[in-house]
Amino acid sequence: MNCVHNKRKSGDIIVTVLIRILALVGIMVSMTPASATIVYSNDFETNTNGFTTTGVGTVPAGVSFTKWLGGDKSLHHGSSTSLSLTGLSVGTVYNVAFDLYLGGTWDGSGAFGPDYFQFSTSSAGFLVNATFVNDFPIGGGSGKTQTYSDSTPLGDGGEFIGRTGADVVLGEPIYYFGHGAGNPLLSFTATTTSEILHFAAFDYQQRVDEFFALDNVVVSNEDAPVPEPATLALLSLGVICLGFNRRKRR
Ligand SMILES: [Ca+2]
Ligand SMILES: [Ca+2]
Ligand SMILES: [Ca+2]
Repeated sequence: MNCVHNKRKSGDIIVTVLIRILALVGIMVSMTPASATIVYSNDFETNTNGFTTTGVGTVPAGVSFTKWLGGDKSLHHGSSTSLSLTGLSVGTVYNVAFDLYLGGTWDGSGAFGPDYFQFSTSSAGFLVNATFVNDFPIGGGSGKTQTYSDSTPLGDGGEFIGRTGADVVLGEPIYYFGHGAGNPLLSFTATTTSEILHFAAFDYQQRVDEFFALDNVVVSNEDAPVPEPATLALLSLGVICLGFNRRKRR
């Protein structure tokens, strides 16, 4: 008896799990964006088209033999670079991805600071407005803190240890905004057909001490998710099965 009961019980569990997976797959597939169109992309290997500054350089030295905008230390205290976008569709959401390299001894919120990196767009305002630390030893040993974390790019969530949210490449912090899982994707909704993206540093010290550089700047628009008929059918089946399963268990 027990054996039959157990078999039925495990059978029920398997059916329940399968139904839930089916429903989950239906929901996940239905939420996949229909398509994304890249409206701007630059790795700064051959040009700085669209930007107001042209200085490039390879950083971090010996780690990644790739050119970065500002890698020649041309972007530092009080300086900035802007990207002009044209031909945008009003009301469309655009995603901005870029890699941010922080060179030198950024000091965060305290002494010899505050050291800010700021990213804003003409319609959305600040999307990143936070202090950053690049100190030693890595892991907060210096006691310096920053207001940036992946969940608080506007620097409004308290203080965090140095390099929070960064990938540390041979001791140098690189922030992969919108590139790779877990990194915040920044976006704006176009209110006109043109937009200015503004990247700036406001730090206490000079270029010999602190600078920043950008790479892999990609702007894309994400069309509204449109569930395909087959997906809708799958989703409906999942919901129906869920309902049936719930009723059966009552
Ligand atoms: Ca590059
Ligand atoms: Ca410093
Ligand atoms: Ca500083």
